[in-house]
Amino acid sequence: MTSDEYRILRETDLRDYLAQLPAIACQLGGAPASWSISEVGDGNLNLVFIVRGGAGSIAVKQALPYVRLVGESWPLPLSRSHYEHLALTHQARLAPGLVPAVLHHDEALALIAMEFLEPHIIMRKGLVGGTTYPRFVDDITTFLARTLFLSSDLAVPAAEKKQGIAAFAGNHALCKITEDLIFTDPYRIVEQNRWTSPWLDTTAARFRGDLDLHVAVSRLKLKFMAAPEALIHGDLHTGSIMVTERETQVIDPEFAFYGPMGFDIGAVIGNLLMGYLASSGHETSPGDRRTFEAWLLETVESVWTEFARKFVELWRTEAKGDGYPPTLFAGANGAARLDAERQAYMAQLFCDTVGFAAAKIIRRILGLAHNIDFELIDDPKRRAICEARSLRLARAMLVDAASFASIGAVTNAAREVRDWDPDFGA
Ligand code: SR1
Ligand code: MG
Repeated sequence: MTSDEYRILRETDLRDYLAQLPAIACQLGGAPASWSISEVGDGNLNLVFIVRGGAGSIAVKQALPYVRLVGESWPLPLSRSHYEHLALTHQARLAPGLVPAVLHHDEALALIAMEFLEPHIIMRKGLVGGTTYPRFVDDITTFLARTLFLSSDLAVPAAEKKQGIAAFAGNHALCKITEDLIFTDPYRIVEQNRWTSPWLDTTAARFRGDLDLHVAVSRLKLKFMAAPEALIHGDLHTGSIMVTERETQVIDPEFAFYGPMGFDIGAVIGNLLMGYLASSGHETSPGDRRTFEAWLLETVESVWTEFARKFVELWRTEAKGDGYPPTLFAGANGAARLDAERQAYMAQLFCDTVGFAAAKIIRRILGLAHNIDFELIDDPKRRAICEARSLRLARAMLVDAASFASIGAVTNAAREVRDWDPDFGA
């Protein structure tokens, strides 16, 4: 349902709109007629404008009443902009400095004006180019540990936590996209699915008939739907992260809701693994990206180990929620039992993370929305080889998540599959 005031903004409308906002006009500087405005959105859902003035620049995001990738035939509520704004302001409190500052929000126009991040680039683009990011591990693990722990029942009193769940419960249309596109559609015949044909035809068909896979992905789907553990970003792939050598910023939390923590951590790890397994497809000479690939696997390992370290540390120092009441662990051996319990909790979270990472990989290869890690490999057979390796790894991670005892086991499996020959012939 669109409000009466909503209209899709073109560049000229946006100029007039911003000109009547004194703080924004001042930040941009100069006469509105001199501002350069261009629509640069290349995501699946929204319009994104860059507005440059004499004194500064801003980014403006406007939700469309439909899925941009598909068109008007697939309506989508504008309310996602409300939830994105809510999530951005919440994340800014929980993980200061790691999300862009909101400058203005217009609920009726489903519009958010934000700090323009420059010279940041979308991390996925940097990874396709073979660039490493030294700050990434520390920043993303701080973001994950703080946003997840500090919105969970370990940190927040029960009533407040339930208010949080209620505040995001209306974002169900965005959840439904995930429920369908990630946990269901890649495993059944759906017109909008696509894959690199003909090389992946057999694998796609096998995945559609693989009951072990269907059980594993359905368990994860149920967890996604029925485990409001924390306020999750909900779409934390490498296209939702902007980076420089010195900074990391997490953007685009329009899929935010209270869900399972492993979904966010798995999104980061799954997308890094795709970056790794796509990398050979971007070689200009054999092996010329090996150093970059080694960095990616180290990064996968550190994302989990640093996240886990920071999360447990927060649990030791910031446990103000109603889960695990301190009085129950005050007696003899209480501290040791609680510590063992923390380890058990992290083991379960790791298992969830492995499964969610795998589901994120499979949807990008057999579902509707693909990513440039693979799509920019021009030669389709070469692309299919990288994708087939990724599917092989992801299937093992999804069906047998519990057999991956550590993050090292995941990176070892990725390393093994990196040179696996799917035998597509000459
Ligand atoms: C139809 S929307 C497809 C995908 O784009 C977003 O970035 C989410 O990942 C969603 O699943
Ligand atoms: Mg997005």
